[in-house]
Amino acid sequence: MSPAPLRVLVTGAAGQICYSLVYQIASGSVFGKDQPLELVLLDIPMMSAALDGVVMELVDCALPLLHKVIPVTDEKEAFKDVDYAFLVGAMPRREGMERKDLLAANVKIFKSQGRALAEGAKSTTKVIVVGNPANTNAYICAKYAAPKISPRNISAMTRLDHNRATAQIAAKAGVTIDDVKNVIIWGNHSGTQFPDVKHAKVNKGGSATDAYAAVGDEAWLKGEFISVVQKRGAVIIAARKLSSAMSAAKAACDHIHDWHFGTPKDTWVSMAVPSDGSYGIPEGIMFSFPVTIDAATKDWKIVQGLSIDEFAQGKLNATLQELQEERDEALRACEESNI
Ligand code: NAX
Repeated sequence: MSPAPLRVLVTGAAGQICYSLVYQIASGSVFGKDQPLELVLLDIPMMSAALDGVVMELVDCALPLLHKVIPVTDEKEAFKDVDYAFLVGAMPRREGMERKDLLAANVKIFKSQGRALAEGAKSTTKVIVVGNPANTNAYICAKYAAPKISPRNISAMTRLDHNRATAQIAAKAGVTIDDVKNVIIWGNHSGTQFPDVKHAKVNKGGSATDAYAAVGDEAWLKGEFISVVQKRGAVIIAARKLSSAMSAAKAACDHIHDWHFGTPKDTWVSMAVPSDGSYGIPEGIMFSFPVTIDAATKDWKIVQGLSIDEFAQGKLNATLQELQEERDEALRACEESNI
């Protein structure tokens, strides 16, 4: 007998990331090939015709695991009884828009969605926030979803950055993706993030080596590598005239797949989660850390005891400062908005 369907919400469902994302979820890449699903697709009323188009295509894919697909434009209805939520929809940055205005617009969305989560979702719901500014949106969402939904169930996506870092190391070391593990993205999903490979391992020539030894170019690792990962999103926008969508969708799938099934032995992944004070990051800040996930409890743990040298500490301080500033600005916007 197959298990009961999982109810999975995807917001921003008429947008470009979701065009790749919903197929991957519905075809079994995230929750497994035996797990039936009910997909709830939320977008704003203005996008309702485009949303219907996405639904028609999903139906036409004739996917055995997809038991139901439910398009909605009402937030309360969307969050009801969900097991997992991919919060992709957000207010995009428009030309001439200041960071402050972008934050304020998104605070409204994630305050309201946090409340809708608390009101309607299962208490065990797991949430990934993809919409930017992802860490701060997740922070606000967690604040308004608590106490019914534990902040531990709400995360922001830095897996795309993690995947980008892994791919860069694999290419430089002349190995394939599976030969690289345990890169780390610390901090914010932004230009201040710190892609760190000090503790990463590369399988080269049949044995596991430190990434620094496998790459053999410290100047590149401390310079170009970091800036390539930090700026990859902007470079893709310049090339495609659209932001990363296929790779972002794949990363969101990886993030929830590992939360659902757990991380393999001796392997960690990067996820922005509310800090528990580890590595001197103040409690509650939505900060990307290396985490392991236990398959049975679906609970994450921040990897402890990694050495942080002076170079790394400087990078951690910079991304923390940015996150604290964003958080303070978002909290101010929260107080001012009366939704
Ligand atoms: P699109 O503009 O193509 O799609 C966004 C969709 O969200 C639109 O259909 C819009 O109508 C909808 N939306 C807006 N407000 C909503 C609300 N309140 N409720 C439900 N839906 C709403 O953007 P897309 O390229 O899909 O990117 C989505 C978000 O992901 C953006 O904020 C983007 O910046 C962010 N990204 C985050 C990444 C990460 O690594 N965390 C990487 C990729 C991406 O840049």
